[in-house]
Amino acid sequence: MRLVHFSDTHLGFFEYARIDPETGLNQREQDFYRAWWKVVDDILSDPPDLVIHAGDLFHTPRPTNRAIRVASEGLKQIGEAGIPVVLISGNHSTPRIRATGSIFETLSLFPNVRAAFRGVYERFRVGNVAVHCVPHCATEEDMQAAFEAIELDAKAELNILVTHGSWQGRTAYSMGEFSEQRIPDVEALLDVRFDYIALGHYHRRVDVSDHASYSGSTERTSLNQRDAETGYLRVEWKAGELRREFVPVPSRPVHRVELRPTPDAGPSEILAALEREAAQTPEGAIVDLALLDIRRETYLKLDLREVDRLFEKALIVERSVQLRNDDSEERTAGEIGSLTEEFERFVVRRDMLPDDRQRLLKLGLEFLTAVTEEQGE
Ligand SMILES: [Mn+2]
Repeated sequence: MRLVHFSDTHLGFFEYARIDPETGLNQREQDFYRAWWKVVDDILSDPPDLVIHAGDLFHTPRPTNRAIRVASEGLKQIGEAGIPVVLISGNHSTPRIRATGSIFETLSLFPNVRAAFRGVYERFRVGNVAVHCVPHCATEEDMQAAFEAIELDAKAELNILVTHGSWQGRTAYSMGEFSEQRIPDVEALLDVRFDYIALGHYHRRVDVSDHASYSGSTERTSLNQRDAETGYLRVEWKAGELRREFVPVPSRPVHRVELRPTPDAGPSEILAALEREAAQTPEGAIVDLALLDIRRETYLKLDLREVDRLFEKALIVERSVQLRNDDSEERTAGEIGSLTEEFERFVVRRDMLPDDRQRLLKLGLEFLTAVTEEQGE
């Protein structure tokens, strides 16, 4: 018995205004489709006995026609190849209002495709395998009820649980999302033992026990996952023994650059250091640039368009800034990335007398603060 366990494909995810010149699609949206097709192609070229998707097939509960099309085409091909597929819905793909219906209802029309998405326990028998599904549920109580409803199939060769959430509520397997569910210690709760537990939700491949695993996601939805490998699991039983093999799926590289300039370094020194970093950046990478301990004055003088130009091989530069807190210079109001920052940046780079600059800054920031507060009311 061989199975492919994958999860968190987040079809329809997109970010950044970057278009693939060939397809005209958002580049990141395309990345997620490419990862999906890699798994589908692998499944077709080395067919397992069963495919399990443990949730977050789509990024949103109301996916676009394009995302639906990509998912349908892949599932159709797998199903038509005679490979059974079991899907569950995760927190990203479950509509909050049941009346809107679910795309999973449509997907389960394909031959060999079964889906659990109704927020209750469902069991599917696939050959000799009983697949117990607890998808994302509307409430904590519904979820508890779903787990309590599980009944192992004594006649099945294998009993497999598929569910989506943070394993035993541990923060280590949390995605920090408001809607996430905490999976109870279901084996203790029911006094049973599954042959395998296929988990979805956490975007890193982790074996949480000798027979329970997160497969991880196939692409990264956040910079926090920059060091996470993307891929899926091939699980098989050989002479009754469970074996798990992680198969990597290529994803867009995330390149972390941390720069901590010395207190007397000016904008030109910082740009020179960034130029050296830019030379090491992989083509098409998302650059996760952290400017640490930088003086506010220096940061405001830094030409950000020049920074982007240095990293022109990258897809995008995502900046985060941590200002020095022992700064003796007079601090001005305003947050990095805000309108006030834009204003300060403008004034600091103008050629004018220091006294005039201070007066202009003070007045301008007072006005901006007043206007922003008014809008907030
Ligand atoms: Mn997810």
